[in-house]
Amino acid sequence: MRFDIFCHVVDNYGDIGVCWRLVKRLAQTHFTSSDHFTALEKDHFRLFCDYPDLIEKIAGDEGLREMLSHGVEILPWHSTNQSLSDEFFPDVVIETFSCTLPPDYLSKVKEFGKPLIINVEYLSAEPWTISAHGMPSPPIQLGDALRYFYYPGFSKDSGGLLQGKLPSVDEHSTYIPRSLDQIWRTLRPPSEAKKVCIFTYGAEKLTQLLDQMQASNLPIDALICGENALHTSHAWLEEELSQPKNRQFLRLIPMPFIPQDDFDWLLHACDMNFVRGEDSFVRAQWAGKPFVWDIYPQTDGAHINKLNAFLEIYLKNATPAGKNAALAAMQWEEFSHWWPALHTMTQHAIMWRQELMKSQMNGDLAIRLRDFILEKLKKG
Ligand code: TRH
Repeated sequence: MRFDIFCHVVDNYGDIGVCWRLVKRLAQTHFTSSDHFTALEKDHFRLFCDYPDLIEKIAGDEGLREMLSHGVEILPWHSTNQSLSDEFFPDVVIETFSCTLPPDYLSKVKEFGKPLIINVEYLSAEPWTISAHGMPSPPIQLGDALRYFYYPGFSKDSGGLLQGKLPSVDEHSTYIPRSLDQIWRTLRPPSEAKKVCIFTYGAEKLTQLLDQMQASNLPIDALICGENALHTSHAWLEEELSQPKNRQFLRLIPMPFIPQDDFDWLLHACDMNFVRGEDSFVRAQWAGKPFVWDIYPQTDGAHINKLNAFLEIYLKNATPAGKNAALAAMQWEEFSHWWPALHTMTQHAIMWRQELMKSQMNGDLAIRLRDFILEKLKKG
């Protein structure tokens, strides 16, 4: 089966992060073994992106090589108009985050048939996404292909979450990703300090958190990820260095940008994670560790509803102690108010991961998307 997948980078890494993970999972999810297509045909995925170099950054050399061997091809966005021919036109076109497909591509693709067009939207726990999931949007012109809205989600009747093989990290594991090998050896052992990954949008919330962590005099190795958080923590350190204090407790470790699979491992290896956007937010949940979601701020305040809708399902079955601590952390309250309940928060995070595993029993997003596609293509 042939797929054209479109990724437009709005800002940050999430658009590409989600798209790359989606392509990886689809490439691992066999389509042509179904009776609908000749078993000899190999699946082929063309990922069109306006910043293809970002894919190499996210994928890493190994990740890229592996995917290219799975029939994945990465193409610059502007190459779409010469990408269609009798030899290659797509059975399925996947638009991500309503990125709007190139008009000349859309008009040309009609010459070769009527591909199934699916718009994979942003993840949300808001109830309205369930009723919108899987619905077609009316064709703009007569003869246009139908375009379906596909909503990722947390429940069985949603589009699901991207899962795939999860890193296994515990006190007996010896594996450390190559990109982290050097840094990991400089960190204090688990018996001496907690490890906290901080991948947030930085600014005042992060400055305050670092002040509070420092004031707690607790031994924490804070791994600072992403330009925003690095910028804020550099400024914070400048301030700190101007007031010589005993800094043996809180250590800030600036992190390089590492391949996505290694970043997944990092979230599993830390005791707590501050994450953001969409993809790292989901991976922190699969890691089964306490986390704070620095949700992507939207000017119309829509992110508040999105956050509250998630907290509603995340804390539904929490113990009162777990709920209080997790809520205090998620609302960036005083660090010393909730950090002492880290163990309780960890128990809740493990329980939540089990609930997620159960809700994804009928397949993760890639499996559900495959079934959705095969069902729509069968109907013709
Ligand atoms: O980078 P983000 O803030 O992206 C956001 C979200 O996608 C949001 O939905 C969107 O509206 C906005 O961009 C425009 O956060 P996110 O979603 O966690 O994506 C980060 C990706 O980068 C994720 O796949 C993890 C990956 N990553 C690495 O691979 N290596 C790294 O070193 C780091 C720090 C991140």
